[in-house]
Amino acid sequence: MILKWYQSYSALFRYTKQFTINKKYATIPNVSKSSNKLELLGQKYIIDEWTNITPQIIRKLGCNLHVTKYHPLSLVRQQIIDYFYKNYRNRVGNPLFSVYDNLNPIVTVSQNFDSLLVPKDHPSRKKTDCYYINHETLLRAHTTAHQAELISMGLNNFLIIGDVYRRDEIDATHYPVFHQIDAVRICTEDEIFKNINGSGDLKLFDSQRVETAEKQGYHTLESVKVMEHELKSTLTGLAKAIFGQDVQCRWVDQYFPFTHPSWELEIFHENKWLEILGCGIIRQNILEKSGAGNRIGWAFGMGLERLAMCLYNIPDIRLFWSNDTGFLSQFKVDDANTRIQYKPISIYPQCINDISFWLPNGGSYTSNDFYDITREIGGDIIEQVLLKDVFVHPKTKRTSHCYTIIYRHMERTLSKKEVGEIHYKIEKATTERLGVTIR
Ligand code: FA5
Ligand code: MG
Repeated sequence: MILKWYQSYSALFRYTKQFTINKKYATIPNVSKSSNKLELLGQKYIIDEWTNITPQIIRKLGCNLHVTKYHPLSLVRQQIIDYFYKNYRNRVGNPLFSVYDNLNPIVTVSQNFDSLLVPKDHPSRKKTDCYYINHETLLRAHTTAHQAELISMGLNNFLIIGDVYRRDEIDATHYPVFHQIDAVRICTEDEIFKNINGSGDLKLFDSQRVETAEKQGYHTLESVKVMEHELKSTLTGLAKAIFGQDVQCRWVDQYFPFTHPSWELEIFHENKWLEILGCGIIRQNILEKSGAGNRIGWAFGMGLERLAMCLYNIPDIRLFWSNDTGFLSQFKVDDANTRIQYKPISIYPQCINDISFWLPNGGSYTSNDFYDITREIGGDIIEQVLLKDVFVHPKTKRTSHCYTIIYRHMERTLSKKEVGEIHYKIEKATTERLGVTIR
């Protein structure tokens, strides 16, 4: 069981197809590998024999898909935050959990491993499994890397969301960069027993100090059971909030160095059980070292891509990195809880052409007439038509429209020539039938 957390994968870099990154949102990092320094996200790092970060991975830094407006990962993030805001409120009715979604993904070995009691020889630390910048700095392999420092800052209830990096296999459900959300909740003795009648005798800590499969030596069984119940009902409640009341869930025992006991939650999706998160009761040593030794806590860590893939029926994890408007436009909703079923886009490239024209005087023109003409002439190779710009001439008061027409065939790559011919036919028909003047 122990090796299950972060198995060591040897199948590295099996890039089957390179998807373009979302350049629009990316702050391209400055890679000056001159001398022995590497500049990442505005900070210089000395490289050494541990450095194994690659240009492809460096390009993903700063993309921040999880906070990119209308991105499916951002929609999932918002739904999880909404759930926590709704279900956990403080004394005066404000959200109890604070949210950290822009912590630097470049962390120390101490943050990613030592602070979480990961043994020095644990396979998850290996160069073959992580992207190291140098022997003491790496791209975080999980958002749990920030847990201890946030507890040390005095926080008791928080969510951490961000990009994580692992040298993992590459297939439809694995990608070397993905996104996680971690949650931590730590409580005092009074807090955990306050809703239990006659709980005067219930204690948080056990003087016997015997660790069993059900609890750490520090804790009483009753305190662990209260926390376990809260953790599990919070998470099954979250699964229901996201996937609907009928979702089937099951708990599987697991091992993590930083929690005990530990579990994974699986949901039944498309005829198989899929692991969506790992969780458990935080190791008391971590709380003690972080100045919260009088509390007991639970934590979980979950992958956003897995949730989004199930929720929206997205078949391939690489699609999250696509800047294809045929993909992104399907998630353009202002309410994150909108039900969306992703419709596959063609794997063949788009061909994009603009068209601009002056509208006829008299107001007879409507965009829908134009859309009909494009559809009629272009058929199914018209993927999208977007009204890009409306301009009113300051002197003549004439109005012009500029549209972007996105062409794509579902079964083959279109040639520029054939798209050009169709585009010309659309221009001609629009002029003749709608009385517009091409600009
Ligand atoms: C962890 O990363 C632990 N830090 C989770 C945790 C936090 C446990 C706090 C206890 C307390 P794991 O490696 O299993 O565990 O990853 C957690 C989740 O991230 C998985 O359940 C899955 O949803 C997602 N995940 C893991 N690897 C990948 C990957 N290569 N691609 C996409 N999603 C992944
Ligand atoms: Mg796991």
